Amino acid sequence: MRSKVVTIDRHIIDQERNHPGASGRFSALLYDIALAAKIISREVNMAGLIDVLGRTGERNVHGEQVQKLDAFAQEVIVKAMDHAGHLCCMVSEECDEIIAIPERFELGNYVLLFDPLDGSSNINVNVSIGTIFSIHQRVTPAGTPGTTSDCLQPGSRQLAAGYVIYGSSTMLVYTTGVEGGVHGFTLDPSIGEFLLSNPHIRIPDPPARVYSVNEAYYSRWSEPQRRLTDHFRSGRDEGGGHDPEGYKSRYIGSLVSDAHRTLLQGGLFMYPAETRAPAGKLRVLYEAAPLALVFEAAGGRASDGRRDITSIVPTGLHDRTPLFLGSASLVNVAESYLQS
Ligand code: P6P
Repeated sequence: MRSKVVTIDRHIIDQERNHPGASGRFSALLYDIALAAKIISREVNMAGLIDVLGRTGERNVHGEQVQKLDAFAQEVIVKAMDHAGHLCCMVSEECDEIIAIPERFELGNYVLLFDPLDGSSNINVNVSIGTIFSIHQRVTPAGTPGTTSDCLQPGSRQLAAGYVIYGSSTMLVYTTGVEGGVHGFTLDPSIGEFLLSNPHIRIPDPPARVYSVNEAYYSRWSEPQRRLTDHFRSGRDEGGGHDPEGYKSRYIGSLVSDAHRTLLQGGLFMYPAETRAPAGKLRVLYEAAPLALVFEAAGGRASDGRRDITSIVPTGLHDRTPLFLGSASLVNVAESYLQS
């Protein structure tokens, strides 16, 4: 038995004590995200039992077929977050435009940006999937509906970010930035509580020697990207050196799963640009930037191959970016090849 049992609610209150300026609203926002995660977890874990598998037939803004659980997760998060008076608007992968707060509810000072259920194409084969979230302070006057300018902010200005992974267990990992550290909570479904299971997560460096990329796209990558991957495949570097230990390859194809493994073990996750996705596939606001805040707070790095992900100021709600995420030493190696 752990020396003490800390729920996510207790942890958030304790964290708030460390930041006297933090208003209770911000903590309440995190409680509500944890509530939404519990509800989604219940449905995801029952997916094989009731008819929520398969496709609704609709397509989201990116032309991808929407799985029923996608739609459910989207609905749960919006309904859990829209009425408590914390938010001035929301952004979701599933919605082309910003999600306004209904007029009957009080407007708040925060913006929630989220991918309700990333990796949903893996639902039917029971591969872990996840929710990714990002919280910003609004930049437009209080009391008015949020606008895109409240949303199009660099990741460095996030107040908090994190993800929920629905796997063999449901875990919520969040950070309020480098000072606050990164903390993981595991859901105990028997009591419906997220319990602190991974306090102060730090990404291992030296890292596990693992690189993670979909090598099927090798022929569609830039020459530097191919040379970088060849380096990991062979253990040879361009100075003629040879690392006999070499690397292992691990690729799940579910961003939250690949990111979570990389955070806990170290290594390098890559989703590079390729000819069919010249700006990369993953989105800045609700995938790359929140994960970047988590990894930076855990001592890792996140880059688009040239600059920190958290320095990118997006011009559109659904802007995409290449993503190199992991142990700082390996992200640095990636940048050295890609800038050559
Ligand atoms: P690919 C899942 O569809 C997703 O958006 C991420 O979760 C994942 O990292 C990526 O796409 C996988 O893409 O092209 O390797 O199938």
